[in-house]
Amino acid sequence: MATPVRERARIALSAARRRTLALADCLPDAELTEQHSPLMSPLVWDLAHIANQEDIWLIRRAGGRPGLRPDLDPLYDAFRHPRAERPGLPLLAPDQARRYLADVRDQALDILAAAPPPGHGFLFGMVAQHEQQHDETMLATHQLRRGPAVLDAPAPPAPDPGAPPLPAEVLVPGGPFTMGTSTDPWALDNERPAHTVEVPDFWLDTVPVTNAAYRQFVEDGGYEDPRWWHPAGWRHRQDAQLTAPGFWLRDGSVWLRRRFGHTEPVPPDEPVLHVNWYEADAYARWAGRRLPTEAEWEKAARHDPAAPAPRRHPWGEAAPGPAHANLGQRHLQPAPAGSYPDGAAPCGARQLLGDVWEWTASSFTGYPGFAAYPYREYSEVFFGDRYRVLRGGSFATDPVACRATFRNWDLPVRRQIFAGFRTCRDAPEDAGA
Ligand code: AVJ
Ligand code: FE
Repeated sequence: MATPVRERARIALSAARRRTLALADCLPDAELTEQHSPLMSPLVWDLAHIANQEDIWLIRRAGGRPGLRPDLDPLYDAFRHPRAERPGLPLLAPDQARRYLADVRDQALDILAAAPPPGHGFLFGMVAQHEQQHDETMLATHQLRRGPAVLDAPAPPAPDPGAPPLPAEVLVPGGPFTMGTSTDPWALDNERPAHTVEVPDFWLDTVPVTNAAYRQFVEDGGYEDPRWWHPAGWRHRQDAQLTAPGFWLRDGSVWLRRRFGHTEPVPPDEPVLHVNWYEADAYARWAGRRLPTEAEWEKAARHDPAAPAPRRHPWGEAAPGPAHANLGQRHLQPAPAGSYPDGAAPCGARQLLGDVWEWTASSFTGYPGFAAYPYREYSEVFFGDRYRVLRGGSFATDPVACRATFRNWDLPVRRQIFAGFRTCRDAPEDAGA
């Protein structure tokens, strides 16, 4: 009984470590210690922070051991030092950070093999997810970095050209829905507990908003018209001089984008990427639509009218595979909109998991009955109206940190994350009668 839990944790930890090292080993030490953007840590901070969290939660908490470097806790406490200040700290050098990672991992695997789960199984899953989350952050740092490409991956497969065209939107039927989970063993505190919400009928975009559609908003003067913008968004769009999604460059009548060191034409069929919440909100208003709430998004992704309980993934309970979704940094870009028929939700929406994180209309708050676990700083300190929720994961998100209940959050001005969106509208009141 306990063996599969242990084995699953061991596999997840090893997969995370392979990715962490791949993201670091492709750069010379000087590029690990330099700061590529004030929004991000030097990559060497992420390395030692990953090790330090594992030291805290697996060696000390789960293992009951003294820990390898408790003296480093303050240096790698994300709350003590904002990202912009991290390059000035006396950080471990790259070889020391790699050593710390390896030494902590040796002890963590001993502890895992010797005793901990079931009771501490969650902590091992949490630490594997934590490392994968930082791997996504490290990939965002790679995207901000200047210089020749050091990462490469095959493009996602093109959708079947013979497939019938998809409807622009799908109806999500109204009625009660069970949001969140009380039983998923790897769910983080903010996904808990399960609770019932009433979600009326609404129409949701079948696929995320594409570059081609977003370009129409840009070329229609969307960035010059305050009518479409939230007042704070309009101020930010002026202060930051936003005119198009992040990493887009106009070359005459052609739009190019920078992507991991390559400059290439913006692919019209891909979901738009690197837009902030204000841009997503403005586009939706321009289109006569709105962003879905978090409850609407989750219902579209999990609700099966034919089943008593919601699904873990849009396609069902099966673990995410390459036919379901573009996850796990297999590809370093979103797949064209309309890909992954095998990953469709019961309502018919596609690509809810993977490709791009999707901004929702909702602020990040605790569900009724929320209890912080294992520490308040994972989620609770972010609750309130400052952060907006993103759902679904991106091409950069590992399957271990992606399920239909998973909640991500960021400030509405941020666009270095791998975020896009889809829109929706209320169903007219007489619809479906
Ligand atoms: C859930 C992605 C918002 O990166 O701030 C990493 C994840 N928490 N270390 C973040 C996280 C602690 C978190 N996000
Ligand atoms: Fe962290």
